[in-house]
Amino acid sequence: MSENLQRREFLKKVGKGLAFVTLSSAIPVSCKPKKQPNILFIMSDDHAYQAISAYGGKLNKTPNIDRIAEEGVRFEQSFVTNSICAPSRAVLLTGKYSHLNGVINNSKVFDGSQQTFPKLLRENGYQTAMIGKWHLKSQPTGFDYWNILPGQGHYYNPDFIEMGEKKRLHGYVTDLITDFALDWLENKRDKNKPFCLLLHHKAPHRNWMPDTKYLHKYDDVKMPLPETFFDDYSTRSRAAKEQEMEIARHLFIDFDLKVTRKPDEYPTNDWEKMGADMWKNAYNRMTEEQRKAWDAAYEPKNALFRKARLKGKDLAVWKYERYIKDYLRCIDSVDDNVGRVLKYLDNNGLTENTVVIYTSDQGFFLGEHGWFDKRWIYEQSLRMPLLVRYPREVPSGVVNKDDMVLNLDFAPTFLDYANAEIPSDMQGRSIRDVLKGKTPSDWRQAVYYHYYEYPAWHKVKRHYGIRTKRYKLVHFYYDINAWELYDLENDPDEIHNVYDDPAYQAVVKKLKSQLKRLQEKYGDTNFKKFLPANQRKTEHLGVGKRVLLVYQPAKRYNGGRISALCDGMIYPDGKFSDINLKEGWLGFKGVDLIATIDLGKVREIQSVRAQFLQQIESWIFMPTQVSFMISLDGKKYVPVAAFENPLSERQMESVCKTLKAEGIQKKARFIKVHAKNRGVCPDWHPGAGEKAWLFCDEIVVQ
Ligand code: SGN
Ligand code: CA
Repeated sequence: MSENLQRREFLKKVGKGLAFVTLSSAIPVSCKPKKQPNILFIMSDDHAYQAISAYGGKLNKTPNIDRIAEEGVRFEQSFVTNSICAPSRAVLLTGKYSHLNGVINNSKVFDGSQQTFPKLLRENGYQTAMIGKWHLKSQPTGFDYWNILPGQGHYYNPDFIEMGEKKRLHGYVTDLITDFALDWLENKRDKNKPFCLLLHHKAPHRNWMPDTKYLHKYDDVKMPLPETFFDDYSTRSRAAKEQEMEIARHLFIDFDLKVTRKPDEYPTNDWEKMGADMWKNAYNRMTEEQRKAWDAAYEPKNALFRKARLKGKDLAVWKYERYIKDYLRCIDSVDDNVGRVLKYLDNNGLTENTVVIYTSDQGFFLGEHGWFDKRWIYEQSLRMPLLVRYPREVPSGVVNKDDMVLNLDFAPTFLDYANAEIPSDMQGRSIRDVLKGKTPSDWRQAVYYHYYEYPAWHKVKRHYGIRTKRYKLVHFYYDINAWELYDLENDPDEIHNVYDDPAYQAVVKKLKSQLKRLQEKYGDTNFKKFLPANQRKTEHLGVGKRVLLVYQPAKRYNGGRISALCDGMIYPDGKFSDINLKEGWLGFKGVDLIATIDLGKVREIQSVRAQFLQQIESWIFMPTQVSFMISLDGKKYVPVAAFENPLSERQMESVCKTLKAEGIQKKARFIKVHAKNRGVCPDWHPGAGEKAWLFCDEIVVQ
């Protein structure tokens, strides 16, 4: 930092001196205040470096994106500090880690009143604009102009919110975002000021819907399968085995893979129903003409697929091919549109004096370890593509293989280019000198990472870790306590977790203390603060024990695992986010809950209690009757308590009700809970006659 400070001090002095000199030609050229460059920051969503030809990827060609690399610097060691969308964007704006900017996961709302680099650039004479995917929930602040997609946005005929006003547009999202950007550059900005434009593409985010013109691209190409596609996670912790982001198992057949169903094939299972509804929604946004082109491309391919009746590995490979081709087709549009913007700069004499950045909000798995999505500290997710061109100052055609740079560095870098002061509470560091090829000798040698979004979609457990040039040490926590270590030199694919290998114990020790120092340096030491507030942890005999169910819970609310019934997590108040509902409760649609917990051996039992939810507007009713039974051998059961529904029929309140059998004082190995579902919604209810839901979370045995 010292070098930057010196330079800023110097510039300040030069600036002051200028006030007294009227004839600028009197100043020696080298002392002239540097012109503030324009900044064009292009960030796509989920664009993996593996799918950029400048990165040596064999999958596709991205000539326009590659041009930035040819005329500038390409980083091989650029990383994200929390590999998920909204958190990455908040880090970009603030130059601070998630625990300080507040956006630890995708469900948080960005506090737009805090310090951000666009605000500071404006104070320093810039015109600023934000166009495209925003995803931070609150309204953008610090921009002269903004035009954003609500939420994730849509590929076809998307809505945009332009300075607070929502409109539906006709066209393809990647083209439209670029149209708005070019329109702002040409017609809307104040051309007397330097500009900073954040151009954020939605593509190639899930569900990967290509533009009609690319629907046939790659049709005859066989895509190379990543070597680790069939990773069995055998050396890893439980975290890798419990995720839900496998191409083979977790993609929706329709929404993601575009295999449509006949109307009479509408799925019966709730999870698949969700996919089908999402697909219907996306498909219905298309115009008649767009749909025609779409169907003409997919239907013949889908017919072949149906006929082939693939199974097992063949089916997994087919899914990979469908996934990767759609993903790459979306990137073709991104690349074309990057070309349009670069051409605009060329045609308007802006190329020399504009810093152009191409990056993605994080990395992405393209089948490595069998996965799609991101989130993990593993390489394909952690590494983001980063290309920077600035002809005035940055050499061309450089590959920076060594310097570890972070998305945390963007804010200070842009302020540095603007000759503005870099606030001391920003945690990144300007990469301006790194780009010049003059990396400061005290540049970082290790990167700190922290991911929080769990329990949630895709089920990647909370973890933090350190990546040095050679090693990666990770700690998974919350409902797991596991460490992993990878030696990237010997194992670049991260297949062999060597945390327990005696040969690596000295490395582990060193990395742990290095990791602790980084956490202290960045002030990330109080993790408890970010654990879900409305979950209490209970110690009881059933934690981690086997649960047997007579009826399986409905897929939509099964928390992914029956063990949610005795994982020690209690959801006590009436306020549930969707995530908690999915994770903490088991939902039974129209059927009873009959659960047996096997304690493994005979124990002394004092009490058994079970918790049920009532949320009538969501068709969730208390059980009409609950009984508790215990058994020594799992054959002969003795009743210990029974309850009738403790709430009046029309009590509309949302409650969590605990029913408890106390003072048992008996020995038992098996505990059985039978909660009767009322079957169908009552007459007075809007869902009269339809299946009613029964929700249960923890069955506590003490
Ligand atoms: C959606 C996607 C997920 C993805 C998240 C976060 N599912 O929920 O696959 O991980 O966004 O992505 S989808 O079926 O709705 O497409 S992020 O880029 O916003 O972080
Ligand atoms: Ca993303």
